[in-house]
Amino acid sequence: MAAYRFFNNEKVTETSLIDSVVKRTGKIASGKEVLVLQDSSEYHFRKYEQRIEPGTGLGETGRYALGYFCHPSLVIDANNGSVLGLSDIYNWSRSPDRDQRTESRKKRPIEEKESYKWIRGSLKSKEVLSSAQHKTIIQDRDGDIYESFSRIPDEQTDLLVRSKTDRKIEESPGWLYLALESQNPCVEYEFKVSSDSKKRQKRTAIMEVRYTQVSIKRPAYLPKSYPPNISVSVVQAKEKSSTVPDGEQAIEWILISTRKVTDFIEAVMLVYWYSLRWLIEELFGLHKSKGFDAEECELRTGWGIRKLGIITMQSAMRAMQLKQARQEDCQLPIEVVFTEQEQECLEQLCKRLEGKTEKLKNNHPRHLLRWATWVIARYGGWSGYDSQRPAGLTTLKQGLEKFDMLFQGWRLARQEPKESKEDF
Ligand SMILES: [Mn+2]
Repeated sequence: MAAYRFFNNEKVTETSLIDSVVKRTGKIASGKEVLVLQDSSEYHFRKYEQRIEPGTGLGETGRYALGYFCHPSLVIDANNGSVLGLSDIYNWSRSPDRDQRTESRKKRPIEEKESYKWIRGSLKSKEVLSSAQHKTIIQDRDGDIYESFSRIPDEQTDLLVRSKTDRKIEESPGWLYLALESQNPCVEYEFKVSSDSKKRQKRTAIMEVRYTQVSIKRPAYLPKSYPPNISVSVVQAKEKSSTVPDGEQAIEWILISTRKVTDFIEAVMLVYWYSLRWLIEELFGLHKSKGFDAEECELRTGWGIRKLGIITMQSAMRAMQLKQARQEDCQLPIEVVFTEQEQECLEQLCKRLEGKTEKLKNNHPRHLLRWATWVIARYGGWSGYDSQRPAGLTTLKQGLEKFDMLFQGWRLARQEPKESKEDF
């Protein structure tokens, strides 16, 4: 009941909830080179339409269902791919009187378009991550927007997006893709195409990398207040025709970045960084999966549903972090996920979960996240033997949920005031 009241309470605003989620991320990312992965996803609640009060934060979505959109920014350590936290979550719904005419929508300033989400999320992330050493914001094709190249980058911030369409450039031959095609490949690498991909045959693709530096021109529809051109790097990773199976198209990525590329190592690094974008897809997948069930919700208002979505997204991310920490070489410190009080509670729990034999001891260093992963996994039902299959996301999720409950009780028993997430 308390939870229901919490989420339906108008005073607990979405903004304050998001602020509490992102605050820790800023501290954890301090001094680090980070990647900020951004993407959008739709959440649907059509089957609960009878129960949800109309006009409470839900609207039509792309698939003509009732729901809302979520555009999170997931922060990753650029040096090892570890998930550090969220630097923004932006939820919105479409109002019923939204302009349906695509043409008139197109001519509006970016701030009035839905695609402003890319810039909005980037500006917010820059603010939250102001003490990071450097950040590269990574977006898919939908983020290939001239306004973004002009508004987002600064001394500490670069943009890396997948190219959506060809662009005019200052240099001859005048077009971005032509300029790229005229470059010699600088390096080749092998890329394993897995068999679970529906559209593609399993194979080892040989990828050729080309890069160049160009100045993209301001599109004609933009006002003169935007710079006439912007200097960017372009990197192409394209499968050699010799490994493309009959009837398939070559695998190809064209990436645009404000980060300078001067050799093949920097070119390949951008391709690798872009490939880490799957982590945000994994977050959405997990958030909607059985267990986190972001689209199964018994609340009566859209606002409540959206707020609960923020909390469950944070939990899904924590499960991902614990899963990453299973790796023996993961050096991520425990405070990335757990506060000092939570660590104390984990310590007591650990003693209870360890067995009498050496094989059933938590042998990971106490200050690392993988020590906590052992405890949470074991609490979630994992055997505890390192020789056994490692705990999966479902087990970690169950362990986290049980731990959250236990921690509430533990804190009550010690009669301590409500812990502030700020002090770690
Ligand atoms: Mn997308």
